[in-house]
Amino acid sequence: MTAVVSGGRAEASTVHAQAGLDLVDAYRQMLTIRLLEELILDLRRAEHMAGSVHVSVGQEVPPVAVVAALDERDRVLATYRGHGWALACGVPPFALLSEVLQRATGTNGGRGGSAYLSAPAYRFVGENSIVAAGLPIANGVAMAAQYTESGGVTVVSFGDGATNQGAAHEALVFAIARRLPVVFVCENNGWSEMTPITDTVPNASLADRARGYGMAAVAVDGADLTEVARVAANSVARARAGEGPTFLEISVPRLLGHYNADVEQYRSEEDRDAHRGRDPLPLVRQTILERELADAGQLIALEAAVQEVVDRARADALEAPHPDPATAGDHVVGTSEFQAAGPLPETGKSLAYGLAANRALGRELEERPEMVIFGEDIAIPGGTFGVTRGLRKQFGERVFDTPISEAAILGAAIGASTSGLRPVVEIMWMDFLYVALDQIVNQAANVRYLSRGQVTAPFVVRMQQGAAPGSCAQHSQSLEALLAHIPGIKVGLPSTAHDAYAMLRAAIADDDPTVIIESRQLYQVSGVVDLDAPVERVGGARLRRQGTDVLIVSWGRMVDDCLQAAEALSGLGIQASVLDLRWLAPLDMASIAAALRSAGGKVVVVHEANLTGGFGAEVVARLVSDHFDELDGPVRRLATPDVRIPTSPVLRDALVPGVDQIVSLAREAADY
Ligand SMILES: Cc1ncc(C[n+]2csc(CCOP(=O)(O)OP(=O)(O)O)c2C)c(N)n1
Repeated sequence: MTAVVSGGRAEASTVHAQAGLDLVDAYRQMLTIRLLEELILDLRRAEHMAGSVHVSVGQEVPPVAVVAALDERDRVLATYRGHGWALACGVPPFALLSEVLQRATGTNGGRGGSAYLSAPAYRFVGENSIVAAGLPIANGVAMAAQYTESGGVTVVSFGDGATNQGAAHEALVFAIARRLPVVFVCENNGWSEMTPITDTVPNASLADRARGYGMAAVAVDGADLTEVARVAANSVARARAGEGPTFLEISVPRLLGHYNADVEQYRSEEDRDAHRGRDPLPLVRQTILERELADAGQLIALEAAVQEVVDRARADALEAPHPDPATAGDHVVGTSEFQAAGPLPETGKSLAYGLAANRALGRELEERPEMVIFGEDIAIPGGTFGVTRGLRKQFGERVFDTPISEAAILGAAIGASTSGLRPVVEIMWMDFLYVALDQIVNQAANVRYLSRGQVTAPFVVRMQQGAAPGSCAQHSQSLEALLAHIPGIKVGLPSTAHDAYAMLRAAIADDDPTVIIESRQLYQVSGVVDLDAPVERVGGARLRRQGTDVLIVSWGRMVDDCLQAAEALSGLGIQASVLDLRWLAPLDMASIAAALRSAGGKVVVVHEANLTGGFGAEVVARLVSDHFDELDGPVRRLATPDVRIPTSPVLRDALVPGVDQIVSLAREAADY
């Protein structure tokens, strides 16, 4: 029984596709998935690989029936339980199995394993081991298809439990707002790991719930191959015709535990029996015989042929080599090659920092047709701080407003960037990144590494941070160290108007996910900007002042305070160097070391972020471990103490370091 519903009322789509499913071939595919999954469990039991495996035994219908509706323009994302989807997309059993066995010949050379494998050459964008994280990314893949008018449709599969995730909610909201060509396939096996879905969703109709978002939604029995194929074909056709996303709730039996070692002590025998009775394989076999699409002899021959394919994959995968340990560090980022920055330009245009960033965005939009900009209030309103003002007018729909959905914004940026676009997105306040950190840390940072450089995510996230008078503790933090800690992403903090322009252009040109952390306090501060400066590479510090007595290292907003402190120190007879790191990842250690030497080995590191675990700790650790002999005295750190940021300007000023503290610490260092 199928119900198509949209916007709360039952409604047939204007588009109907022919479901041309070949039942015999579908049975062959389902059997291949089943036998491979059973083999994977056997191999895990025999300890041929490490870690957990999540198999899809009983859930073979959705991948086979849905992928049958797709063509070469389309893309598929799945979860850790995604082997069936990969196989249905055409990934060869050997490539899949040797990845599950973590071998060099696997789809990801052993970097992804059972739960996180991908095969873009087969349209399989990949699995995801973070529940629901694939949904926002699928939106981005679909956004690229929509932007290029390729007609491509993106399918993302996930479990019933995933519908309780914030990322899933945001993704549905975002997909509807943008009318994206996505088919959301919820494989409802009744269990969210070890908890029945009815415990958390009392009405248990996930299609119903999706309908509440204004989404076209269909509930269908996953044991009914023909019916699933029919509704899938309709959903894909709707998406292709520009009618927007559909949510398919496909009820499937869960014939085994959540993962290989799950003995299901929490599950009743009645529930298991009920699920066993819905095993789709004998049902499809029976249908084929009843409809005389093949006779028993032909099916026995087909089954033997599938067994042979699986046996061959087993033998080959067990013989396959392990990855070369020497390659473990490859493909974290595209390149970390850079040069130290020269002096700031003396001629150019005088622009405020915020306007300089605006100019960079406008210039890049002009030069890169694949670039899009999106975020909260950034298009028609021009951004909370006016940085994107005027761009919507000039570039139309390439600059658009989104729902207040940070995870959906970042996920869309990832999916779109891996599919040929070059998005620049804005997170209004860096403090808000916390609600969507998964998309940066677990998703974006892994794209290149996992695919061994075959897929990259060239997008930029702009945000601003810092303690400004009157802002509360949730709008005042300096969190750069959090991101600089993550391999696979690049992080820069412009301290001048010229760098607000030049570093943003460098970030947009870079092929890795790059975060530009602007300073709210600098937006109105003007400086000379060379609008025609050649586009730099990401990375490279800038020596802002040369002295011989002490080196002050800083970045972002504090650089100005350090320069003022150096001026004051000069009046005291102490000549200080000031080095603006600009980029924390990649870190220009060579410039730090060179500046240290010319300042006689005395150094102070200054930042606005809290002391403990601040990036200053990293700079100090590297100086001590790699340049100990060049140091003259202890390395000193000046930072905001480990306190929350209060709103009162009086209290805030008692915590955030300023010029006077820099002067006194630099004096202490110089006099050592
Ligand atoms: C964000 C996140 N939270 C929790 C987990 C641990 N976890 C892995 S699978 C899973 C159950 C998900 O259930 P469901 O979405 O129904 O999919 P199924 O496993 O049944 O296919 C959980 C809680 C995770 N991987 N990611």
